[in-house]
Amino acid sequence: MRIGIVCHPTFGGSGVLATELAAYLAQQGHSVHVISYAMPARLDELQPDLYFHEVQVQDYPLFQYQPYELALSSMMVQVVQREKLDLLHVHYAIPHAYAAYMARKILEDQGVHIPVVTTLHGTDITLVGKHPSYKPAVCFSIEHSSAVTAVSESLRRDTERIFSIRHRILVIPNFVDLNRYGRGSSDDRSKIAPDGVPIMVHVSNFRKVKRIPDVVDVFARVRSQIPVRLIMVGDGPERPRAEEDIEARGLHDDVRWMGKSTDVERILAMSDVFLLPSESESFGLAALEAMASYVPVVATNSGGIPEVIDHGHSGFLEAVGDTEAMARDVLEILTTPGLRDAMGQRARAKAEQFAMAPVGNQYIELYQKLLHEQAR
Ligand code: GMT
Repeated sequence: MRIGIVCHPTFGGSGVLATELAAYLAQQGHSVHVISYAMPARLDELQPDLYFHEVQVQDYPLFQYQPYELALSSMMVQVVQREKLDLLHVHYAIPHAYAAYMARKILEDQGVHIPVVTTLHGTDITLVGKHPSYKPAVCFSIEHSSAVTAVSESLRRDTERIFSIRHRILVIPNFVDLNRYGRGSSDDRSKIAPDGVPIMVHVSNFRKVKRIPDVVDVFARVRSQIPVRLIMVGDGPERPRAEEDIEARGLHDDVRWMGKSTDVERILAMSDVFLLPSESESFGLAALEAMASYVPVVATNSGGIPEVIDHGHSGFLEAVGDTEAMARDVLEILTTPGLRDAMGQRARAKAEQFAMAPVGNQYIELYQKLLHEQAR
């Protein structure tokens, strides 16, 4: 098949998943064309059958806001025509599903009929998508996609509730490339914790929904009981406040800031506990990557997280904001003999249920079904 994948190029989970799916499809012999406004962080452009098309927006002094959707729709039309694509798969509804609808209509006008798959990732529904500024357009473009998938049962339910959608939403969970994740060398670990103390880690885009103050609070509580380090990976609006908070609490020397690291695998491979105290999380791809690295996760029991982490088995789940309980869980993992390793093993076993090939093949089956229906 000849497939177009549209995504945000940033470090967020939707871009990561879309890029890894593109790589998997290309490995399976499909011709894959990724469309975005910048090269996605994890895309290997040298991989055979994998191509990147950059959307460029023409600026003009009249515009207060650059018309990105227009440029994106035009690019989709051009790539479909030039590369003779069979299908478009857009990740994150905003603005991709809407731009794809327009591209499809333009192509139809030229006698070209192409299915569009929309994958919903979370905040495109639960946070941004439900805002009155976007809701009618998001709802319309979901309804008019050829197929809609959600990354968890929880997100499927939220979408049906928020948009009272008639379209059947298929759940295809996120996946992880298990070969990329594992335990690392003690060399790496000794660079961060030469004294051998345990390492806690948090990876996110540092937005409000991630509850970064709770990461700091859990760490401070654990730090008051045992020596421990914290690695903070990623960047975003909440980072400056967290840095101030850490400074004010006198924790500065025990925290390492890694920014938008491209070495997440190595960082997870040396970590002992992953923290994810989010307000809401449709899936928690970062937690799945930690689990694939044999790292137990302490998280909130919100959204789709319980579909990924089994409480008391591969990690612990607590109520949103309950930093006392989360700190207690981290301490239990780090101080009970053998528990960290046992939970880490179980976390890896759970992550194996989300292996790349079986999930990637669900997308391939969906594409084949849509193309078959269209040919009839
Ligand atoms: O807002 C974010 O956290 C980023 C967003 C994205 O663009 O990737 O993440 C969402 O999609 C991920 C990949 O499917 C999920 O693992 C995250 O849980 C989801 N984030 C939220 O629901 C908050």
